[in-house]
Amino acid sequence: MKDGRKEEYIYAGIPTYMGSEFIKENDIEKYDVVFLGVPCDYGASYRLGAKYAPRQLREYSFWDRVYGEELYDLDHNEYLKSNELKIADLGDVYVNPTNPKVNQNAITKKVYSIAKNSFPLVCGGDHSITYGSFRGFYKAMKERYPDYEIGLMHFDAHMDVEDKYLNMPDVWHGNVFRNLIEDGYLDGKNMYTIGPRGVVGREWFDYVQEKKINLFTANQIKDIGILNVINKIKEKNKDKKIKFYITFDIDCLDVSYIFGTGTPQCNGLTPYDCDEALRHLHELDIAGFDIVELNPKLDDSHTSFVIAEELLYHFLAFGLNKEKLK
Ligand SMILES: [Mn+2]
Repeated sequence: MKDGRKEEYIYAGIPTYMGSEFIKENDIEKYDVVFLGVPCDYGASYRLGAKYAPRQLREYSFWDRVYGEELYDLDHNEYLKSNELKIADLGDVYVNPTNPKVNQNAITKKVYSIAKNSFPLVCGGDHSITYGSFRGFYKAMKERYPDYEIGLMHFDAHMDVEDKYLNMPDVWHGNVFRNLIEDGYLDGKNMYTIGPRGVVGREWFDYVQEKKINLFTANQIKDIGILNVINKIKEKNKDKKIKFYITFDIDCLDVSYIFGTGTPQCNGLTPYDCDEALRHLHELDIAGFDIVELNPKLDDSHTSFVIAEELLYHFLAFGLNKEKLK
């Protein structure tokens, strides 16, 4: 590699996200994309460990750079050039593990400060962090683009619209989107949930219907193909002014690919499905992204992170439309 990559081996050096600069909030505006870790897992109802994900993802991102390099794509038989992005790493939210409300506010504040001037790339944490993150994104977008709607593309094995559960925090990883809808940050009609499967409580399905959330189940994706799903979303939004946030729950992938997640499910998406989806978003205005539910404690090989990072790299390098970042 002649540019972009510092003279360091993949396994050496201080692993900021993609080897980028570690910055403070004052410098956000100088960068196209700013990475933020949210190391918490108190919102997970089952197998804990997602709080270790941001550091692990940084380590496996270290070989990737997005600086406009000339490449050849063996998957699509074509020459291509990657985006040229200035990326920075803002570090992690200072998590308060015993006070979820304080924590959600801290997440909102950080993501707001990124989204005001740049593109937030957030790594959880369990899926509860998307409440604070999306709220910060929403606030920043409403200030920057008052006449735009705010949409959500949600990749997940689950619909995450349940209600309160036992003694879990008010916002836990099973009810994030119900909370965002009920609190007025999200309109179900602008939400696209991709990948759910299995048998669920009928009231959760009824809620999705009632709020008109656009649901594409894993079996539908197998039937019609992921690109047809993405095209349907593009078609529906082609005349709209709408800024999208992507929330990517790694458990949308089939458990046979991803061991490193707390609530896995079989019959899921393939890495190819996800890769194709994330690389074909150019017509959509994607302005923020989070990846959640990675858990290094459940995958000693860490291949879950290698796959996750490959997807993120392909999204940043080829899927993100840089022209729409302004
Ligand atoms: Mn989820």
